[in-house]
Order: sequence, then C-alpha cells, then structure tokens
Amino acid sequence: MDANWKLLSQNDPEIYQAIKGEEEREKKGIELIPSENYTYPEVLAANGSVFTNKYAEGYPGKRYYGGQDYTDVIERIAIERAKKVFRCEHANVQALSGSPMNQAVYLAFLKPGDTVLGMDLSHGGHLTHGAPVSHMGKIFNFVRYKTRPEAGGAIDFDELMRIAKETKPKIVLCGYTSYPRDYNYEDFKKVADAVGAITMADVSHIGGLIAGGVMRNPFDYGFDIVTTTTHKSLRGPRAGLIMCRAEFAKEIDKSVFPGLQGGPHMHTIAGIAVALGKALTPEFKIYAAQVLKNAKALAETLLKNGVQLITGGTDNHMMVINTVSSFGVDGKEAEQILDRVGITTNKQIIPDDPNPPLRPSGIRLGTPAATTRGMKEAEMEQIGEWIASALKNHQNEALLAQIKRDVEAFCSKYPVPGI
Ligand code: DSN
Repeated sequence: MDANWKLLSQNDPEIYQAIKGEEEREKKGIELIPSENYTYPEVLAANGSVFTNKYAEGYPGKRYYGGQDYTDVIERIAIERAKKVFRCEHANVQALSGSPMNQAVYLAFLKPGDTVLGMDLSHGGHLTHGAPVSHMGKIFNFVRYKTRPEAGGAIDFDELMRIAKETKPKIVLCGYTSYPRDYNYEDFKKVADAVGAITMADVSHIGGLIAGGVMRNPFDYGFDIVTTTTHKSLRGPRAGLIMCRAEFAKEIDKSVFPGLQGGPHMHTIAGIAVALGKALTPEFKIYAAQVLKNAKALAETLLKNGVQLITGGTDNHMMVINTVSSFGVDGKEAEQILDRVGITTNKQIIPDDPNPPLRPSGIRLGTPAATTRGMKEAEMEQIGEWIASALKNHQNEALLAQIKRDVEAFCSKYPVPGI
C-alpha cells in the first residue's frame, strides 16, 4: 500500500473505510448517470498531489503570492491544451465547478435585471441556467424556451426568434443537462445576431464528445462563449472551463478572479491539464465515438422492449425514460428499483412534468462511465434488457435478486480505472 494510504488507514480508519466502500460500490454496479464518469488514474494522482497546498491567486505571471514556479507551469499547460482541444482563442481553467463557471459568465456581462434566454429546466435546461430557486435566477431575468418532444425534441426557432425580439436578451444561452439531442448552433447564432446578444453554450454534458470530434463544436458556428465541466464525458477532475473568443478574454478572467473566486484549486488544474492531454490522443476519439454507439445501442434495446424515451431516442450520450407511461412507476421508484439490482441512474423531470422534482415522471441514463470500463454495444443490449426486465417485474423479488447477482458477475469483468 502506498505510504499516504497506509497513514490514512491507520490514522483515520472511518474515512479510509468509506473510501474503500465507495471503490467497491463503483466496481460492483453499472454506472449510468450520464453526468458521471471514472477519471484516469493519472488524474487521481495529480488531483491528490501537493498542489493542494498552494495559494495562487491571480493568473500565470501575475500572482499575488510567491512560490509560483510550478503553478504557472501547470496552468499554462492546461490553458494551451484547452485551446487546442476546443479550438478556441482563450481559456480560463480556474472555475471551481459548473455553477461558478456559469455564474462568472453572467456576472461578466450582465447587470441585475438583464435578460438571458435559456432552455426550460423540465425540457433539459440546467439549474444554473436561471432556475427561479438559484441566486442567478433571482438577480437576472431568465426567459425560457421549450423543445417539442413530439417533434424529436426540435426547438422551434421561429418561436425563439419571436421571444428574443420581444425580450431583448443580452445572452442567448443553449446547453442542457437532460436533453438527448444535438443542437443547431447556427440557428441560435441567427437569433442572437438579430438582437445583438452574446452567444453562450454550456456543453458540460458533451464536453468530451466535442473534444473527441463526434459532436458539433459551438465555436465552429461562431459562438462567443463555451463553458463545460471537466468531470463528465471529458473524464477529468471536478471543475469548470470557460472558453471564449479573444475579445471577451479580459472580462471573463476578471469575472472569475477577483470577481467571483479567490485562490484557484491548483491540484484540480493539474488534473484538468492531464485530462485535456488525454483528450488530444487518438484513443480519446475512439472512446468518444464508442460513447455515442453505446447510447444508440442502449436506446434501441429499450425501445424494442416498448420503453418510451423522451424525444423517441438519442443523438448524444444520454436518454430519458418516461417511467410512468412505460412501467407505471415514478422516477423515484424506478431509480430505487434499479439501485436494488446494481444499476445506478437518476430520477428526472420530463418536459412539463405534472409531478414534483422529487417524484418526477422519469429517469435519465447515459453511457460515458460504462464506456470507460470497456463496455460496448453487446453489453449495452444486455444492460437494456436488465433495465426493462427489472422495471416491468419490479414486484418479483426473486427476479430482482437474480439480476443483481448477474450484474455483479458481469461488472467483475470490467475493471474500473484507478481502483
Ligand atoms: N448535476 C449535473 C448533472 O447531473 O447533469 C449537472 O450539474
């Protein structure tokens, strides 16, 4: 055992045992929460390194503390790699996670009361896109647009243009947390240009798929700002990246520090640099393509079993099941049933959900983590069969116990990186 782990096991066994317990949980179950992944062993090493000891307020070459020989090295590498991976003019790698990342963008360009057009939460938008319960939702005026689930999840851009002309947003924002389709970024750009708004895409879920070249990159369609978390399909540590065109660089950097945050988490920035280095390899392109193939295979198996998917399928790494219409159970019950067989998903509101968020009508699933373990289309078909069978027969205790045993035996063949 590595000396640091030995010390932890001896001196704080409660925490050590909880970490070991989490390792076992991650090994024994199938992780289908679409925003989760297994990071690289090299990222675990960088993230657990001595950079956690260091204050580095400021930016490379312009810090407020001494001793920055190596912090500058890693932050510069992280920035350069982000620019290369996402083909952008400027990158800020200091946002502590997804929420401060998006807050820093709003606070850079908006005054209280200014309007942002964002996707409705129940149609796939995110809490940080101005949900009324969020601080940002109280400070700024978020106006929501919806999708048409019955039309394959398409967005009605004529309607979006009408809303934009009426509400005069400063930012036109696209991005999602539970939308299983890709976007027509060129249409968002047209709407933004018509009203002189900044274009912002929060690609947190699909950052890795854009990095791997298998989904569209908003910068290719003239977008101004792109944000992404680094721990989802990108497989990095938990953090946020803000990327933009050069003309917005100063405002973004000032908004992150000193506007919103103090000292950056240099150990995390070391991990971001490592993950971005991996994203530049040919293997990562293969991984990203497999994530999409796996999502298609899982969706097709579910559809074959009569499961109702929101928008009828998927174009990305995720899908949303209407569990009420498919199985007569709400999303909370479905999540719990699948937990019992070792398949981890999360309850999810569906478009204009009549049910409350803690008992919504669906669950959300995705393939980045399972793909990281080396699972492919055949494995997705098996997982889809287990999901359909467990949810259809959820009162059959013996069947659920059998599926759990099968899932555990199956998982033992797919090692989790870093454990
Ligand atoms: N909580 C993340 C997700 O699950 O999509 C987004 O913040």
